[in-house]
Amino acid sequence: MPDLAAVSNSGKTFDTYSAEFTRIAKRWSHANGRLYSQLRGVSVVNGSVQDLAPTVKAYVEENIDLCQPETVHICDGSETENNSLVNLMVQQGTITALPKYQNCWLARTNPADTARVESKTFICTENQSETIPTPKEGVKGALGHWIAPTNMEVAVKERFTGCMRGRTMYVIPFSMGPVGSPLSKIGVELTDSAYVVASMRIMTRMGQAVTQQLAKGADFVKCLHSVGAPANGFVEMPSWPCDPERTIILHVPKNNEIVSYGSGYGGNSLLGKKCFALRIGSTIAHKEGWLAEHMLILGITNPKGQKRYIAAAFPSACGKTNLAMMTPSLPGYKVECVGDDIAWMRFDSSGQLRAINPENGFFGVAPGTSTKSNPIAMKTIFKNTVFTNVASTSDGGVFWEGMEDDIPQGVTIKDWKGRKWTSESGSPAAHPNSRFCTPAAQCPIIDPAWEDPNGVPISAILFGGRRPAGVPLVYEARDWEHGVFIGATMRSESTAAAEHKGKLIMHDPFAMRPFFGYNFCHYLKHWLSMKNRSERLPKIYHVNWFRKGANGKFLWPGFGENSRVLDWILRRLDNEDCAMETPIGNIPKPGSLNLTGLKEDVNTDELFSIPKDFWREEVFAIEKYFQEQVGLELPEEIRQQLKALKKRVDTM
Ligand code: SAT
Ligand code: MN
Repeated sequence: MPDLAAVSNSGKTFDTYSAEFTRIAKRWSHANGRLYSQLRGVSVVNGSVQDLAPTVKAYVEENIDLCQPETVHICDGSETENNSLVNLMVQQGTITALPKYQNCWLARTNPADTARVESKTFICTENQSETIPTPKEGVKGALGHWIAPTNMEVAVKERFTGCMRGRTMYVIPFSMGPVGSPLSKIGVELTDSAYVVASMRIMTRMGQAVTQQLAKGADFVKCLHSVGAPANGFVEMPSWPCDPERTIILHVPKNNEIVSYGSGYGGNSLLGKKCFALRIGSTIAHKEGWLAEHMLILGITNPKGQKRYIAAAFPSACGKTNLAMMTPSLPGYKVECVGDDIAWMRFDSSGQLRAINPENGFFGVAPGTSTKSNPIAMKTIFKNTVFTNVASTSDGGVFWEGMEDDIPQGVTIKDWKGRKWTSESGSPAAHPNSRFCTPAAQCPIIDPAWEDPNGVPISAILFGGRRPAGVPLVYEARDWEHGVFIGATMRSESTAAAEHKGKLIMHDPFAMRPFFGYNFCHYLKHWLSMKNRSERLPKIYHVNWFRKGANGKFLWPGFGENSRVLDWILRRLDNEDCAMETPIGNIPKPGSLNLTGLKEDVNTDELFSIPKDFWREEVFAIEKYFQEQVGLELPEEIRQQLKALKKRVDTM
C-alpha cells in the first residue's frame, strides 16, 4: 500500500496534495495489475499498454519517470489518430491548412529552429578515438563531435528532468525499411511533439504493424526526443516550442540509443532519418558488415529496355531529390525512384550489392523545385504533405523561390515568417532550407521494386557535390580503392541544410561528414574491406553538375540533361570503349558524351578541362585535410592513392 501519511505530512496545499494523491492512487492501481490505461501512474490516452513488448514498456516507463509527462499516447499510425493530431496542431497554431491542395499543411517554425545543428550533435563512446580521428594539435576536429558518457549523463539529466510536464509523451514504434524485411530495423521514438508524430508517419512505417514486430521480440533503437519547452514555463513561440540555446543531439552506438533535445526541426527531431538511419545505422552496418549511406537510389532503363540501379551520395541540398526523380531528356530513357536520401546496402550471397531505401517519404528542399526543375516532385507533393517554412499564397497554396512560373497572377504571398512578401521585400519568401515532407508512394515514378524486402541490385555508385571550379562533369574511378579515395576526398560548397554561413568549399567525405556514427578512419577501412566481399563490385564515379565557366555561368544545364551523363555511365558498365584516362580518373572520350538534341551550346572543353594549377591546389587541400583531421590512422591504401594522384598531377 502506498505511504499516504508521507504525503499528508509534507505541508502542501490541498491542490498539490490531491494531485499527488491521484498520482499515488494511479500507481497503486497499476501495481495491482488491473488497470492497463496507465503507466507509472500516468494516463495512457491512446493505445494499449498490453500491446507493448516488455522491453518497450520498460523504455517508456524509464522515460516517463525522467520526463514526467501528463499523459502518454501510444501511436497506432491510423488515419483517425493522424486527423486528431492535425486538429490539435491547428488549434495550437503549429500548422495551418493549405486548402488549395488535398490534406496539405504548413508549419512555421521558430526562426531560431530551421536546420540541423551540426555543432550540437555528438556521438557518445568510452574513448574519443571510437568516434573521431585525433585531429592535429591545435586543430578543431571537423569529422564529428565526441562526448564522454559522464558528460552525456549530466546533459540529459539537466535537460530532460520534467521536460514534458503538463504535456503528452507520444510513443512512436517505427520501422526503417519495409516492415519485416531482413534489411529493415526498428525504432521507438518518444517525443512531446505532435508535428514529429505526423512527420514520422510520412517518413517511416509507423504504428500497429511495428508494435506487432516488437511484440515478437524484435530489437529496437531507442529514440528519445523533446522539443524542450523550458522549465520556467516561458515559451517564446507557443506554436513552435523549442530551446535553441540548449539544443543537443546525442547518440550512443553501444546502446543503440539516440537522445535529442531542444529542436523540432527535420533531422534534429525526426530521429529515424539522420540519427538512426545514418549515425546509429552506420555503426550497426560496421558491426554487421554492410553500408548505411547518405545516398539516393534510382532505377534507370535504357532505350534497349535494360534496367540498372544507381546509388549516389551528394551532401544535403545538392540535388539528390532532383536526380532521384529525374525526367531524362535523352529519348528512350526512363528513371524510376527508389529513394532520395538514404541507402542501406549489403552484398548478397552471390556478391551482388543490394540496397533498400529505409525511408517511407521524402523530406525534400522546397526552394528551386518547379515544373521545370523537378516536374515529378511537383506531381508528388500536393497531397498529404506537411510543408515547413515555405511561403504561403492568398489562394491557400504554397510558394518558394524558383516556383515563380507556377503562381497565378494576382495572388499575394506571405513569407515563411507569416509577413506580407513581394519580390521587392529584399529577403527570401521561403526559408532556403524549407522542406516538403511527402509520402514516397505518391511519387508517380516510384520504382516497382522500391519496397522489395531484398533490395535492388546496385551497378554503380556516384559521388558528387557543388564544385564551381576545376572539377569536370564526370569522371570514373580507376578501381575500387580509387573510388573509395574519391569518396573520401569529396568537397562541396556549403548549403542551408545546416548552420554553416557563406559559400565555403567544405570537405564532406562520402557526403557523410555530419553523419558518421564512428571514426572516419574505421569507416574508410570498412569501405576498403568491401573489396573482399565480391568479385562484382559496382563501378564508382564522381559527378559535378555545378561547374561554372569563366563568365560565372553554369557550364552544364543539369536536371534532365544529366541523363546524358548517366547514359555514358551505363555504356561504361557495358564496357563500351568511350573513356580516356586522365590524372584524376577516366573522362568521356571527345564526342562520346551524347549531346544530340541538347538545346544549349555546351563548352565541353571547359566542362572537362582538368587545370593543373587547380588540381595541385586540390591535392594540397586534401593532404592538409588528412594531416589535420585524420592523422596517422589514415588507411595506407588511401595514403597511397593520394601519393599516386599527386604524382600524376605533377607530371601532367
Ligand atoms: O537532416 S535533414 O533531414 O534536416 C535534411 C538534410 O540535411 O538532408
Ligand atoms: Mn540528406
